[in-house]
Amino acid sequence: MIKLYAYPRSRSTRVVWMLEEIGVDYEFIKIELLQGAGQAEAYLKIHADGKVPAIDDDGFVLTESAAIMSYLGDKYSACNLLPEPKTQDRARYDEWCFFVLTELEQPLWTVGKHTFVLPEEKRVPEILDVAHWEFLKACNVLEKRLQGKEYALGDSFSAVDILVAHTLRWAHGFGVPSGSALLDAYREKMSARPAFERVMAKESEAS
Ligand SMILES: N[C@@H](CCC(=O)N[C@@H](CS)C(=O)NCC(=O)O)C(=O)O
Repeated sequence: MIKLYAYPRSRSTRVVWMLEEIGVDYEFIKIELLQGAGQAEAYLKIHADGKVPAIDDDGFVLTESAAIMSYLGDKYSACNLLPEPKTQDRARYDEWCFFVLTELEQPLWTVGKHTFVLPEEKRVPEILDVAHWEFLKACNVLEKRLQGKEYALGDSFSAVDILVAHTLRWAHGFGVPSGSALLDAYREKMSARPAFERVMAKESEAS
């Protein structure tokens, strides 16, 4: 059974969502990040930086949320959450993933880090204005990319929707506005999926 090293309402939520959409059995192993469990010697052998998520699939250990999602999507390809490798559709999927991770998530994470994640003495409040501005700029691009579409890749739900919707949910949770009614409606629509209700239940159980 796949072991997932996770912490509720973190980037591991993306992987929980992916696993719930796929419908495969997995073991949710909570790493008590706030108690320093990420830095325990045993866990550092799984994730060299002591972060979540990580998976162990029968001895194959993988980190990085988006890489894990791609791995699972390819492994359970019958679920159609990822386009076939070596196709233009797959290149489009990659384009979306890189956009989310480098353009959308990055300024949002800067807000998170300099508001509540970093130790207080490392926070630079002056960076918040520009980070909010960069996030809104990325949301503006995202809005254009989603315009007239039901899902990111077109007609059917995919792993990209998990990545985008999770990032927008994070922003909402951080109190960072998207500035877009379309994005807010998309986030709520994705969050209404039955698999996401199971994600919430799984994480509440682990909290
Ligand atoms: N790029 C990584 C980031 C992983 C990451 O930063 N995880 C956070 C939780 S969202 C974490 O484990 N932080 C604990 C720490 O920094 O010690 C991914 O997407 O998996």
